[in-house]
Amino acid sequence: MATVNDILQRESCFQPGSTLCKGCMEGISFQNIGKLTDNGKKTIFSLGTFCGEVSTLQFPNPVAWGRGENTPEDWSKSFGVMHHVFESAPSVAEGIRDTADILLQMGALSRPIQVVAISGDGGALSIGLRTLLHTIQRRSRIVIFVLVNEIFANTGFQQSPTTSIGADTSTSPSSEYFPGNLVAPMDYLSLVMAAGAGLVAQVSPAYPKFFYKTVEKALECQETAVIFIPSPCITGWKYEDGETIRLAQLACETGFFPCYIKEKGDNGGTLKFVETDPVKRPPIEEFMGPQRRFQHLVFKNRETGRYEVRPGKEPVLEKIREWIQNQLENLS
Ligand SMILES: Cc1ncc(C[n+]2csc(CCOP(=O)(O)OP(=O)(O)O)c2C)c(N)n1
Ligand code: SF4
Repeated sequence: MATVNDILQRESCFQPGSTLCKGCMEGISFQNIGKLTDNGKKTIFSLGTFCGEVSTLQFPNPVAWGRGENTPEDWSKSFGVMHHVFESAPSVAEGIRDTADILLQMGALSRPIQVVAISGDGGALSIGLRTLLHTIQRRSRIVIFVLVNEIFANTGFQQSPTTSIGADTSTSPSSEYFPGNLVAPMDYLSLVMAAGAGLVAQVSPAYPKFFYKTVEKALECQETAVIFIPSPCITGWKYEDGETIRLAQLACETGFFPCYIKEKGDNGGTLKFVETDPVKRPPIEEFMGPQRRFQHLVFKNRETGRYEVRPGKEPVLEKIREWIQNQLENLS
């Protein structure tokens, strides 16, 4: 395996030139994924429709997937990007995998290629859940990334199957009369494990070493590897500029989105950078407070400078704490 320093030195196939919001975690993730796939093999990316696609492939405007003006020194080590319908990134990737394997057997391809599917949580876990689970069940040798920003961002910040309890979205509004999202998020890590994934992980660029090691393992996996990347969304979560990485760390440390890995055959998964003892974790208010999607639940006390629960909203926070504790105990 390459060292972190080696990986950092690599050029990424994702370059400046996108129209993603400043500080978007989807862009930060692509930069890092692009360095990891730049490992001497050709990569084909299968992108569904989501912010990470519509804001990076806007031909004839600048297209962020590429290496500037330079033509690759060796086309067989280069990469291709295929965009198609919203929900089908895994099944299109599966088709590419099978075609490439046949071409390799026939001698029409000189080297094996790696195939990577990327979609948002709406694309993968809502409308595309069927293609996700069936591609895993067929053990297709691809890596699937799901960028989890808890909403359908590209179409107006609607609630998705991963939206946190209490969050304000355009379809689960909060006001005097509406409580925000009432539904607990889908347990997607257990779901893809049950479907038969060879490797399941949740990683974040906020913890680069774990991110790099896990993605390298996934690229070597002989079955479907599924990697979730919690993706703070500055516009949908409504937080201040420059907070993306800190919020990604708090998302993990408070237990909303724990870093995690489980490979097939492991006796239970491994949680990373989060304590299972609730007393040792930062209060959930620290993660929720800086985001205006939770402002009906948590506020900043100007005297103490700390985030506190709004009077009468303690039951909602208790429900969130209970959900987090159950999630961590189930995963460990
Ligand atoms: C069949 C179909 N339904 C709806 C759409 C419209 N659409 C495009 S992107 C998108 C939302 C994507 O949400 P998500 O996958 O969570 O990614 P994000 O934009 O949050 O990154 C929707 C609903 C579509 N393109 N195709
Ligand atoms: S709306 Fe959110 S996910 Fe979309 S580009 Fe902006 S920050 Fe990224």
